[in-house]
Amino acid sequence: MFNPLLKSAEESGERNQFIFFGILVAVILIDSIILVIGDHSIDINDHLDNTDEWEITFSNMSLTSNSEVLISDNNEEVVTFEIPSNLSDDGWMVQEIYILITYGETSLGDFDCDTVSAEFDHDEKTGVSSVSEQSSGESSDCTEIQMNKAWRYYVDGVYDNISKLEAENILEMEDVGIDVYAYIRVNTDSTIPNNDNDENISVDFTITLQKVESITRV
Ligand SMILES: [Ca+2]
Ligand SMILES: [Ca+2]
Ligand SMILES: [Ca+2]
Repeated sequence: MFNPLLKSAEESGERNQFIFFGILVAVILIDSIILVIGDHSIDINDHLDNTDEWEITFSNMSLTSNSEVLISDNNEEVVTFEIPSNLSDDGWMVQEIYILITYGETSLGDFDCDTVSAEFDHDEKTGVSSVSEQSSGESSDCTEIQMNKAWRYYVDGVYDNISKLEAENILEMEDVGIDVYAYIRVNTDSTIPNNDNDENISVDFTITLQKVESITRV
């Protein structure tokens, strides 16, 4: 016998089944998408974390300054070079500090060049060891004084067995944003008594900076 209530219950059951399978398919689809995204992120991490070979290129830049200082007999002056800290935003680091000190004899008729002694130091941020250093010098015959401190110089090429993060941070040198201090002392020498009380000293700073320009997986 025909029972409308029974038919209605059957239809309702089919509809519920349809909704259930619909939700099931949607859940499976979402799971698949998550799995794909998950696999992809693992793949990206592989590139970042695993050691590999990277071709790295570098850029160089020089900062220079010249100062003329008049230093009296038995006195010392400090000449400071401030390396701007905002250069670190672009990844620049200090590869070399070079200081050239030159002078002549400004006392008229005096044939004995004064004795000039110099040394330098600088603030430290990274404290990385230098590869060469000449931190003081002296001259008593008007020859120039050269002082320097250099860290490893990086050349373009393939660097292997490093991660991408290590490639990005490969430069091991001093950070920018430090001050360099040159201490210069004068002791006058003279062929004419009481004729020479000072000397004019020229101080040239050349600061070489390096940064990572590009990193390419090879
Ligand atoms: Ca001398
Ligand atoms: Ca002199
Ligand atoms: Ca002099």
